[in-house]
Amino acid sequence: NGEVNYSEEVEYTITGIEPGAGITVTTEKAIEEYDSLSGWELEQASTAAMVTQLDEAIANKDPIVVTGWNPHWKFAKYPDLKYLDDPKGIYGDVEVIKTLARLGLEEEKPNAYKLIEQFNWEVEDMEGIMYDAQESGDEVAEVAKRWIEDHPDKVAEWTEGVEDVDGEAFEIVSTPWDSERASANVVAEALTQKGYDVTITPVDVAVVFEAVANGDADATVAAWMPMTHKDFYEKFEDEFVDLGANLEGAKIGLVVPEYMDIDSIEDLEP
Ligand code: PBE
Repeated sequence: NGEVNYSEEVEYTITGIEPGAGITVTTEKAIEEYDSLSGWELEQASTAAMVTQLDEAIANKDPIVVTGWNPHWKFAKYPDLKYLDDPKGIYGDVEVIKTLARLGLEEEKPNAYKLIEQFNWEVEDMEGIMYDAQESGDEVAEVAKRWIEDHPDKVAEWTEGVEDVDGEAFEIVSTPWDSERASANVVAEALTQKGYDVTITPVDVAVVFEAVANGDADATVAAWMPMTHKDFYEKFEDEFVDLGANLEGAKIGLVVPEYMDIDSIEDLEP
């Protein structure tokens, strides 16, 4: 594509995140499926390392291709980022974030089950918490508490018909990204107000599914579907209860700065 060969400039490397992420697995698939990505590598380290490299590239107007997703504060901080078109649909179109419960939870902890079943919010709500945590430097747990105080109508919807309990334990298993730290902490706070003694355990995606499937954890609100966590979901399907989407309008894909004059994954070169 013309005089600049971005692919060569980025050394045929996608700047990725943690090896255990759904988007990492999905990107490995994209590398297999797209001729334009033949011979490319997915560099895997951490979300923090990806953001640092993105930051540097943007400061220098260098090309960079990262694995990106929404909701994430990077789209607020760097408004000139774009998703590359994905004509093969490897990353899907829109994703939802689902709530999954362990088998037997409904019978054993009906009130908590009801609350997580009713838990539902918007992209802007989640981003509000991520942004507030980023800006204030406060712990997500603190920010989530503030959010709960400021959104009594939402909380009333989630807790409708939920009766108080007396210190019953509840374990939420979650992935470690800001998005899921936000949702897990908000749900934990709502449950705490109903008398639950809540623990949040952050683990790799594989362990999230495994823990809910084998009953080590009560629930997760962090399952990205239909594409991001597809392999994990299918591996344990029927071993958990799918309570449906708690957030709609999430997205994953390959993301580049606007100043890169390409639009599609197929504009990259092997
Ligand atoms: N993410 C954020 C995760 C889920 C939440 C898109 C980086 C992933 O598994 O890829």
